[in-house]
Amino acid sequence: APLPEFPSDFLWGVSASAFQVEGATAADGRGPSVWDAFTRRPGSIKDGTLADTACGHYERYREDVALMAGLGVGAYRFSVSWPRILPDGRGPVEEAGLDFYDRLVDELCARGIAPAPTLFHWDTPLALEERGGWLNRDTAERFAAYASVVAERLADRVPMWITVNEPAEVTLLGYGIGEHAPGKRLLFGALPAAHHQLLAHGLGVQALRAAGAQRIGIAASHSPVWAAGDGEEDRAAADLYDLLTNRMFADPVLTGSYPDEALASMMPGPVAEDLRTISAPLDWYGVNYYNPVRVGAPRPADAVRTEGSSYAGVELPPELPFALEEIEGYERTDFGWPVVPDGLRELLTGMHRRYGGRLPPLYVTENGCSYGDGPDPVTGRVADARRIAYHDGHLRALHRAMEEGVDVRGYFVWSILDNFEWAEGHRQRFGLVHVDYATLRRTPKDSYAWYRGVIGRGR
Ligand code: GCO
Repeated sequence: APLPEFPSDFLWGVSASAFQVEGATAADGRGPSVWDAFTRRPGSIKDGTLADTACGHYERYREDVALMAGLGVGAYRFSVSWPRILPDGRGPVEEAGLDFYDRLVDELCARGIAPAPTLFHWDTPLALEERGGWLNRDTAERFAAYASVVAERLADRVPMWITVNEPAEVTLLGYGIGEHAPGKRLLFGALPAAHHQLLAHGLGVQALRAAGAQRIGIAASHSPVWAAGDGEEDRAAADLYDLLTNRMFADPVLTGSYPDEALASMMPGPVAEDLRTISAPLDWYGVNYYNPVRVGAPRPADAVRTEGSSYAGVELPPELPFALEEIEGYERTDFGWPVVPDGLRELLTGMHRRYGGRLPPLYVTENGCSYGDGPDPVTGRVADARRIAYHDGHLRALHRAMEEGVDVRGYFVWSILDNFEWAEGHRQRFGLVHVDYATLRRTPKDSYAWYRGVIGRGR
């Protein structure tokens, strides 16, 4: 059956982030980021690659914007690299870094594509990490100062802003279990990183509004959490996991409180006052969705553990009071993540129920899948039918959520290009466009043509 109709003003977009696509990590005065350091730690990146070149988007951005124009997307969600703008994390501003985003924004505008910048997509300036990074409250203040600088330069042409991306992953993977930069394994000692990123979001909203920025939102990862069994222990473990990955981030932003008192008491600083900053009204809220997570009580160490969580197949340390379990009965992407389109409907309707009138209009700011399909050696075609099926299924689920009353205004595919997939390196490919990392040649996949068709229907 054909896809259901979406509203004519529904925003179709694609997403990417600076560190994952730009490369040129030493160009134009850019300072090092925490990810430049982390990728150089032996064993941190599964395929051993660095992101010094990534997709070469820094030089090839015109070609990439042309690919977006060919798709017909209404918006490009990219991120601004903080260490390009503030190489040392505090002053002085690197004008050459700002100039790049100025050119990118102009190029997008010239092609009729709305620039939708994210200010923090994980590449903390290394100089700030050396002072404690997100464990240090000052990083939130530095972020606000940086947000002002960027908005003063770009707000005249940017119709849609994103403060921070997936603070849950930075907290839990970066500071909790050390699978991502900065590679700290603090377990519950990571909680201050959550609070300070939330504070950065709130202070960032203030800074953006003061600089005249319009339509400000956040991009947060959320997953439905399924209890592995009906028993009390499994349900308690699933509830805790839901608290730590979903509600700990959405509640402060949307309701002005932490979901539970014990959690609030573990956060640093004047928490009540901070929560007023964190919960400043937003114009919209962005949800990144990939798959549900199945969680149970910790099992004995020799019991079967899983891949396939929203945490990229990462095994959680046995000290944690929950364990990730396989989700059986669904297809899997090449990353091993289960393909559960209805999880998107479940998630969005669940948020609608939980937050009610406090929930601003939603955008799906990321949704996508890793499949390794490459160009056919003879025809050059990249036949990625499984990616088409993934997005088709998720768009149907999204439409059902809208029919059930959830106000969703747009959908961004992760990602326009195959790119540097964090701890996986280059071996997971999420793009609508294939990238040959030896030549940086771009080849639109079948899914690119399919998405162009989806976008074009309403016109
Ligand atoms: C994010 C995501 C992306 C990933 C994507 C696939 O932070 O928004 O982690 O950067 O590439 O989610 O894992």
